[in-house]
Amino acid sequence: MNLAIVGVTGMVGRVILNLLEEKKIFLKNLYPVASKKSIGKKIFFKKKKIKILSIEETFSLKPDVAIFSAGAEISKKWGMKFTRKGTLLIDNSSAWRMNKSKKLIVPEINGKFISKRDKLIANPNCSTIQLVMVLYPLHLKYRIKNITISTYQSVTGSGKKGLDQLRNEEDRKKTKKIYSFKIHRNVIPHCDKFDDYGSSKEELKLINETKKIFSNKRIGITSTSIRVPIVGGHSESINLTFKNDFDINELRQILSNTSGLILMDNIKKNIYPMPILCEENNNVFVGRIRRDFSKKKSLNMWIVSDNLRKGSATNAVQILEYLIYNKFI
Ligand code: 11C
Repeated sequence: MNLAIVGVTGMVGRVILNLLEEKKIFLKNLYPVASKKSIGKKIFFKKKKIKILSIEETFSLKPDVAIFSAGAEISKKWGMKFTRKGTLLIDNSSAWRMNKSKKLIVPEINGKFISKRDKLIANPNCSTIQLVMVLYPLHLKYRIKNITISTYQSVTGSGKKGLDQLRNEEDRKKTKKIYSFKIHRNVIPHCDKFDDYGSSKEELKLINETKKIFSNKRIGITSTSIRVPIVGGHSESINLTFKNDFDINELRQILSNTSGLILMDNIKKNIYPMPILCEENNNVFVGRIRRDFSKKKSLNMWIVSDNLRKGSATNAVQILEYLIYNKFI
């Protein structure tokens, strides 16, 4: 298989390279693609140096598969051109996620719906992936009626520019500002652009993408997305109301039996997920699970995952593995 990675020098692109090595995925050729300023430079992959290509050159090489991780504009401009030439595309951007003809895939949940006819598979937003990984097995058992989400999102969600702003501010250096305010020693209730009704795009992604992945438009979902001066993962405080009542021990058992989830929940020993514990791990971590006595059939929980791993690169590479395993490529 010839594989192109578009956006290879970005934070997610680099993790994709690491994962391809870690998982020993066999490639005939790797085409690393980045923006103009990186063309001709080299990346290290499997102890070899490989030259970075332009997207135009890569297009003419007709890769079998491409993972796009260079933002929605690039995906909109180039995605269909690649698929029309026969490249199977895994797209990490928001460009096609809500398009009715495109599947939005978290392999553990709806990978089975991928078919040979799919030419472009959308990878959900990072905060959505870690949410649905925990909620879906509970939804199957108890049927979710309402979800209230508050996120605490790592600066790495804004890519290297977000990380640079935080690091420069920590070191009291001059910095380019990607956020409207200082992020060091601050908490900013603003992730991505606001719409006319006051919600941010990030908040709407959590709502709309979750409904699409669950194939259920009736679940009531509300969300608030917050940027915090943290590296290593996104955290989410969740309140859930189910249609059916639950036994809290059985619910914990369901989560601990679900592949890709780690139950980290023992308050007596101060065991609960935190970004410093979850960084560079491919799993989603859940803890602080307790009944919400203010409402019937409700509970609270806390979810953390490395947004660069399961939130983006890991999920994309799992889609690739699924395609390989099913001989779709
Ligand atoms: C953030 N979740 O933390 C965003 C980053 O739609 O793929 C990923 C944006 C996306 O800011």
